[in-house]
Amino acid sequence: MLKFIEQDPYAPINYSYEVTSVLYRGKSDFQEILVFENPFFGKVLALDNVVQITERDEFFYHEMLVHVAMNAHPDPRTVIVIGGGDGGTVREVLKHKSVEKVYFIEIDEEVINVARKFFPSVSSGMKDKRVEIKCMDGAEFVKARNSDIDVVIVDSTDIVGFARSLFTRKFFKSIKNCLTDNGMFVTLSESLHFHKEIVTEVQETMRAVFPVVDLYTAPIATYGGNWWSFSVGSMQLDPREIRRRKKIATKYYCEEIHKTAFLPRELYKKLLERKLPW
Ligand code: AG3
Repeated sequence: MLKFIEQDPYAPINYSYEVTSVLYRGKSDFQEILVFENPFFGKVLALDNVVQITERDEFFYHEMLVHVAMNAHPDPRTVIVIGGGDGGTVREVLKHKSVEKVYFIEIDEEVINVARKFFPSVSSGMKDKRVEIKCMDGAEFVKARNSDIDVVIVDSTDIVGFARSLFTRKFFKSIKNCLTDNGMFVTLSESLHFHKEIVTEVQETMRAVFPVVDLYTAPIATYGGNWWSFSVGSMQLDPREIRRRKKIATKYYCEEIHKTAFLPRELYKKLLERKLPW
């Protein structure tokens, strides 16, 4: 039986997946791209041997990355998605009817092509006319914009290699500069089980830039550590509050999850003080 053994850059364990067939293997200018079929998860996309999405569970991550900030914002019209070349994040953003424009900034065009071909249910939103795709560095794109964006969402690979530039204070500052007064920013920040130092670092860097910063989590079966965290920065509004109650079709995210996903304040304080007891 053919196996794919994931090379997670930070986790102390490695997942191994049964491979029924390899559908695509290639190398872009930025990374190795692999698509294979697994009997339980369906099609799986791995970049540099790290699993990014599986057909079976991608919605947990995409819904949680997108809907918390989108629903905490009173009226999100203009959104930037950086990364997320498979299109799952863009698909979720488009579920919000208030959205008029999505700038979809992905550095690696090959990931977009592979997603279009092998993951039609994930990449479906890419052809929506509200979406403008630009294959370029997200940091360059945000640098050139000024105070006209409602929500910025970063859906990157793990915080290694070229993705590191999306977690610097400099980058966060450019994001802040392109947000409106009610603006929200959200990014992944790894797992609270395995990478709590990274979570704390991302939080600290964000807290040096954004007036309001918070942290919420979601259970992701296929990312090492599973108890996955998302860091949200806001210009003034509390992201824990839901400001729009328009029903959108989701499988996991709902109002109650929005409220309970945030880290209890006691644990959050310990995280920042680097005193979490695990
Ligand atoms: N972006 C986050 C992937 C993190 C994977 N990490 C891991 N398996 N250790 C996913 C892109 C989905 N649009």
